Amino acid sequence: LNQKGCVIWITGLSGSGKSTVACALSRSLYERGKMTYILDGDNVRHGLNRDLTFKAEDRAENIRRIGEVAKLFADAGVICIASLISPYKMDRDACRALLPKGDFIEVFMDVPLQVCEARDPKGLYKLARSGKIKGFTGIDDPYEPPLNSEIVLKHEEPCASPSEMAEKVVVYLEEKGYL
Ligand code: GGZ
Repeated sequence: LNQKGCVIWITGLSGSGKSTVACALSRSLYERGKMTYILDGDNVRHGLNRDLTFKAEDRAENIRRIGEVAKLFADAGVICIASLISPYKMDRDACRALLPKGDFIEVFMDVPLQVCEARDPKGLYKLARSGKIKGFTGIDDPYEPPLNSEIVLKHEEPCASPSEMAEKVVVYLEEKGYL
């Protein structure tokens, strides 16, 4: 096995397409014979992190644990794709600091709130607007956009497909010698 592990950290609002891009990326890397593992905030919150809520300190702990697990995967030579809102810069940077320089690759899903809200795939924005969910990211809870992400996937008209977005990450990994 000659695979070098790393962490692809996908951050962005709910509905910005993090999970979809994570899946497309994982598939594309699989086709190249690379071992990947997806840590999705929404999924991990059903198991390892089921004790955590969405208040700031619990989000910080959610991100910290996922960062530590992602580091273990990277140590094992896996390309670990972490996909979670991770709204606070400080928490993302703490995860970055766990890894050797270059091995933490931040991908910002730069999709305007209006677009995420119009998609509303799970109807959560509607619930947040009507006050049935409190502290929803982008509505009544903050999202601090990254300023220095390695990769920015911008929402553009006409939309880039998830696999086109994933391809940008693949190109980056190639350039940096991870593939
Ligand atoms: C944000 C929430 C909330 C609140 C439930 N705020 O789009 P989804 O549904 O499938 O993904 C979101 C997920 C966010 O979990 P993360 O672990 O990624 O968040 S964080 O990194 O901030 O810890 C959303 C759903 O959970 N969800 N309540 N109040 N998203």
